[in-house]
Formats: sequence, structure tokens, C-alpha cells
Amino acid sequence: MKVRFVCSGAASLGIALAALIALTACGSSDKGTSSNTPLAGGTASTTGSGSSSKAAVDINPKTGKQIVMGFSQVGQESGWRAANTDSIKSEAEKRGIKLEFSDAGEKEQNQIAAIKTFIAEGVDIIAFSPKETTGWLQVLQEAKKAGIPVIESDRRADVPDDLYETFIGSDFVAEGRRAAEWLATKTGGKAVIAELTGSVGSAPANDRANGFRDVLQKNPNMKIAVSLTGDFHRTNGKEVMEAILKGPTGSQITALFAHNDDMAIGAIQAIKEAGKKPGKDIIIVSIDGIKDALQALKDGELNYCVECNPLLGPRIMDAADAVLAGKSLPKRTVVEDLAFDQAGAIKALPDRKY
Ligand code: GYE
Repeated sequence: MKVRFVCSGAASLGIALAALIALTACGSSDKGTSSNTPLAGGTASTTGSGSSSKAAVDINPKTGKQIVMGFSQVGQESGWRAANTDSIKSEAEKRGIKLEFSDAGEKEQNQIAAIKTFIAEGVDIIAFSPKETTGWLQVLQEAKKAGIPVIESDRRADVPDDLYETFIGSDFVAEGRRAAEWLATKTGGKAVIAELTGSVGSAPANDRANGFRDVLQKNPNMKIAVSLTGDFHRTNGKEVMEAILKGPTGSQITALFAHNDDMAIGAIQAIKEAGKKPGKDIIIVSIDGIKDALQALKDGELNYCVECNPLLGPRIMDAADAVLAGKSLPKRTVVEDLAFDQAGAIKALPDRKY
């Protein structure tokens, strides 16, 4: 995997292309997550029917039979994603929706293949979290032609409104702004920032970067010195932060904005190994709100965390029930998020489920 160094001197305003460094060590998967190698179309599993729990069966009023939902998930890149998958599977199980769940192993072409399979099978409804914003037009047109409604969850796909029923997910631009606003207050509007961005081409990476920059425009002494992708992975966050610290602006960095917690946690490790104190020498703000991040806040190694709520299962299944009952939904359902400082994290930790 190649990563691009985009650097600007702390004294200059724009982001100038200062160095191109190719790293080869970013391809490994996160420790602690299982690494299934998906077949074409991803790995598939079914829950919701024939299970030992005696859940009521959720009936499609049009067919009189149990609702079958095809769900295409991005992969297993982060703690956020694991919580999101659990929420979707357990809610389907709870209300008796038969879930055809497909894990794309972070490859968009696997998601497209899975959706084509759902269409061929004639599922009642399709839901998916699009890895990137582009590339969905044709397959969603096929779903429409087959008369199968589609729900977008978590991430946005850039397609015309008539190709999906509703998009349920957080406002990623607002998350990026919130992270920058906190950093501006914390640093008195003066910072040399390293940014670890999410997966290239994904809605959260694009929108969080844009929201963050909106606020920076009003704070001329806050500058992004280096911006690199860590692909939302913990191991990549560590490796890329190591490279940043060794790179041309490494010694000047005073703050880190990580587009997700896993990358921040990886970076914290890199900062420690470089002999610096995360949370003190480098002020760190990240997004998601997973348990590990709340623990890092408690430990004083992370300074602020903007929540992105992954527990979308109930809302997705509510939307499926409503659509199949013939109701029309708002095109956009925004999920509300919290934010944590150290005191908030200490309070929230004992009950945090993910
Ligand atoms: O922030 C990150 C995950 O799309 C909101 O994807 C999601 C993002 C989340 O990998 O951890």
C-alpha cells in the first residue's frame, strides 16, 4: 500500500506537496479482528430463521412470509464496525427478520457482487453500508428494476434519491467540525496538526476532513502539516504515525486528528515508542467513541472523542418494516452523537457496551 505525504511548512498557510514517501508496511490487518478471506461477493452468513431463540417472525405484509433482508457490510476494519455488525445481526434476530449478511472484506466489488446475489435471490429488502461514495449507480438501478427497496446505512452513496428509500447515519461533516472546534479551544487556536484520514473515497473520510477544515479556515494559526490515510485500521494508524514522526514535520507536530479511534489508538502507541507523551506532547482528538478510546481518555492519552453511534440495527429494521408496510420515509435520518472529554469518559466507561 502506498501512502502519500502531504506536508506544508508550519509557516505557510496552504497544504503544499512536499514529499512523496511510499510505505510498504500498511497492508496488515488489525490484531484482534478475525481475517476471513472473503469469496467473491464476500463471506455470507444467515441469522434470524431456524435459530434456537424463539423470536417472533416478522412478516412482509405483501407476501405473507417472513421478511428476508440482504445486508452488505463493508468489512471488519474497526471497533466501530464490529459494534455496527453486532447491532444489525442482533436486531434482526430479535424481531424475526431473516438476515442474509455478507461481509465484503473491505472490497467494494464484493459489495456489488453481494447486492447482485440478493437481487437474484429476490430478497424483500436490501440494506448496505457503501464502502466508498461512488460506483453504485448500476447495481442500485438493477435493484430498482427488480422492485427491491434499498436502505443506505452508516455511509452515503452518491446516487439519485429515487434509488434508495432512506439513508440512516451520522452527520460526518458535523463530527469533523466538532473535533476541530474542541481542538481550537484547547490549543487557543494554535496547532501544527497531523491528520490520519479514513479509507480513501469513503463518506466519513471525505466529510470529516471537510468539516475539520471548515473550522480551520477561521483559525489561521491551526495548520495541517501532514495528512495521510490510515484506512480506519489500528495497525495502519500506528505505522503511519511512526512515519509521520520520523518525517520532515515530525518534530513540529503538536496535535493529532484521527478520523477514527482505532487509528488514534495505534498512533498513541507510535507516539509512546517515539519517546513522547500522547495527550500531553501531542494533543489527540478522534471520532467514534469505542470503549478502548474511552479508556485512553481516562488514561489521559487521548484528549477528546466525538462519538459516532454504530448501533444502527433498530433503526434499519424499523425502516425496513415501514418500507415494506408501504410507508414512505424521509430520505435522510440523521443519527445524533455525543462527545467525550476525560470526565465524560470516566462516567460512561462502566456501561459502555462496545
Ligand atoms: O468511523 C470507522 C469505520 O463509516 C462511520 O467506519 C463509519 C466509520 C467509522 O471504520 O471506525
